[in-house]
Amino acid sequence: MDLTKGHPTESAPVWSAPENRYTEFLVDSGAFHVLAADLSGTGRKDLAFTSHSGDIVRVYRQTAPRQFVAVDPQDIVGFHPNDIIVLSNSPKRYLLNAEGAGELRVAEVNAEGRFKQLAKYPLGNVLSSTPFSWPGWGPISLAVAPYTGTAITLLRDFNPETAEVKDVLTLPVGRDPKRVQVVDIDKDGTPELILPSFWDNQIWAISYAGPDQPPKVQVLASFKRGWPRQVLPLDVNHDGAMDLLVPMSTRERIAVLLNDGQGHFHEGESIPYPGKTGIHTLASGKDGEGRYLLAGGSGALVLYRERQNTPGQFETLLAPIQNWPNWVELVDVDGDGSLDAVIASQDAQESRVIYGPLWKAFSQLAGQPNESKQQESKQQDATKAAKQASEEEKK
Ligand SMILES: [Ca+2]
Ligand SMILES: [Ca+2]
Repeated sequence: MDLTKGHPTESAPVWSAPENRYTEFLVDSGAFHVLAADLSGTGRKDLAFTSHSGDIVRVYRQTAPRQFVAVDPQDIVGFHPNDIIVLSNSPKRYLLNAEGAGELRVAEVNAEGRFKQLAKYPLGNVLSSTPFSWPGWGPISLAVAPYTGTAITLLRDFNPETAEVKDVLTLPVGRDPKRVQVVDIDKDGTPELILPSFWDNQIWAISYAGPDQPPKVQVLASFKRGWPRQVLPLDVNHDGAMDLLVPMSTRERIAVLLNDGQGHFHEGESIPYPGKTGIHTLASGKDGEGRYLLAGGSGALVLYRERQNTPGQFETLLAPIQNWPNWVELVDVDGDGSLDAVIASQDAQESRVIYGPLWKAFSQLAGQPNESKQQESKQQDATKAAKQASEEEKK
């Protein structure tokens, strides 16, 4: 299997590898982000790729496991769009970070996979919005990261029907803050908002201080270099306290910040990245086979699997690709219980879903026979040798 050839075309925008091991999707001008969610209301996961340079969202509807129908590109997202997220579940509402239009757009999706705008909130320079809930702040508030800038915007009590808000807070957090994660780092039941700032290599926490108090902003950790685009919560050492993974975009490592259980962090042993410098995007996930990380870098997808006998340690497989992913997710797309790798690629022909079991799938893509195949071929070799021996005896 070879991931370095792009297969989907204008006339056939969905391309499936032999035995449906992975599916490729055409996204003109390359994909910036992908949302894997039941957009069309069938119970199956569909995909919505946004193209920042192509000014479109492209939906692929999953009509049967691993079978997708392409919906025509939609311009609902305006000029230079960024992430699309699920805003609320009943009724299902989506939030489009329409950077060029200077708006957050609330939308619904019909059974054909077409977005329809319902409301909008004017806000410039939006990259990504993360829903969170704090006591007295209403059911949904949003933490909005800028495409470039120096502040996170908190929209208190965001109404998912009308896009009205109760209050707006602008919090300075370093140089170029990126996407926000919601993590209860001190285990007091109220989550903190965690994010990296890119140019000054810092990890920040925004903490709830009371219904009408300004939130507390603090630096959790500083690095000398690395330019982190993301921070990802994972209890690396299995002690019940959420640790933080910080993939570095100019280093060959994922930094590990270990939590003392009260929200104080110290740097642990980092996780090496076996590809060419550095990491564009990282996802984590867990299924029946264990815990995984998926890193997307220049010319490589790297799958990490936690070693069963040494928790917190990972083994890796590297699948070569032509370009680089802007976003990856680990989600069970086909509904078979195994996580699948969802990739939004800078390359128009390299956005994909690679179906689990992931270790087996990546063994094939990395050109390494997986364990069971190895055993199988050893057995075949042994059988062949035995047969030859007995045939030679007959002669
Ligand atoms: Ca921990
Ligand atoms: Ca699956």
